Amino acid sequence: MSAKIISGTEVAKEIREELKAEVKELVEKHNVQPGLVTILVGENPASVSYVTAKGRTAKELGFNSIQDDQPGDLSEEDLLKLIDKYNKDPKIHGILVQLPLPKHIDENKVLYAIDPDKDVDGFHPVNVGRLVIGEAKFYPCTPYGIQELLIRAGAIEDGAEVVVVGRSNIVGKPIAMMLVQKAKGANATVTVCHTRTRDMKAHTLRADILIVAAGVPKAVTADMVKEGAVVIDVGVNRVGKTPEGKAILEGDVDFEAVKEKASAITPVPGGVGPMTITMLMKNTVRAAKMAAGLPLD
Ligand code: L34
Repeated sequence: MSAKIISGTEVAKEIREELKAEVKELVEKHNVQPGLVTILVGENPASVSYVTAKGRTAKELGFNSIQDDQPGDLSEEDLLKLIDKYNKDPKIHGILVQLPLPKHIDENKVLYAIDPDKDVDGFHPVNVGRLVIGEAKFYPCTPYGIQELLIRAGAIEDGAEVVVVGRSNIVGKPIAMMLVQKAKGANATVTVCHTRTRDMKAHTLRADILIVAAGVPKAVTADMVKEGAVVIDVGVNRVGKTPEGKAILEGDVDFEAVKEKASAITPVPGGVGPMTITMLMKNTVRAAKMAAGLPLD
């Protein structure tokens, strides 16, 4: 039997509708317009495409949306100054510095500079620490999107065996920390696999929910997946170009083969990617409400 396809595009659309209504109410009742600035340094084509989509979505939802594009040779000092400017700007509630940054800039130094209350990516150590102890203000957007997909698909129950492939700071580690929490939509038993894992397949075959963020096309093949598992593919690999010059995208999972074994699976494109962008919007609305002292849900 072929797996149910979990459409991130559709779930993201639903959430954006909810957010649009919420923004309208914030503006009309409280005179609060969520403000988001995205900072892009350089012209990495994938980053340009993601940041453009973020800016467009923010506008669609009625945000004050600023896309601050900077040249690839911007100094670390100037980037820190820019962040400081937005930290002090009361119209800006969320600051996002798109990663990766050029090599001459210390990524951690930059993430430390963002006001934790405006850190809608959830990457500042204060927010990472809060997440670990179950007191998160902002969940990192990709893990947040993954959890939301699992909840809305009815795919996660207490005690689920979750296996995460990948240990990055932006996906693997935070999703593991979120799903292990004593909380609704979590309470999982989580295993994190990585490049030094001895017997990857022994782990992945036990997964009720398999989350793959390896950054390697087809890293997970059908023989590694348990019959009936839910498979979340976080990879967005640019594997080539169409004759018209459009990027050809492929996930980290061998989709065609794995969908015959899984009970549900996310596609690439149209899976986790659109959710990442939408959860950024949700975090920005939250940041705006926090700044205005409004109650949070
Ligand atoms: N600071 N840097 C910061 N925050 C983030 O949350 C990100 N990330 C990752 C890279 N750097 C970041 C993103 O925004 C990855 N990422 C991201 C966002 C959106 C999409 C993919 C990755 C996405 O929309 N993917 C579409 C395809 C878009 C295309 O044509 O390239 C999809 O359907 O998967």
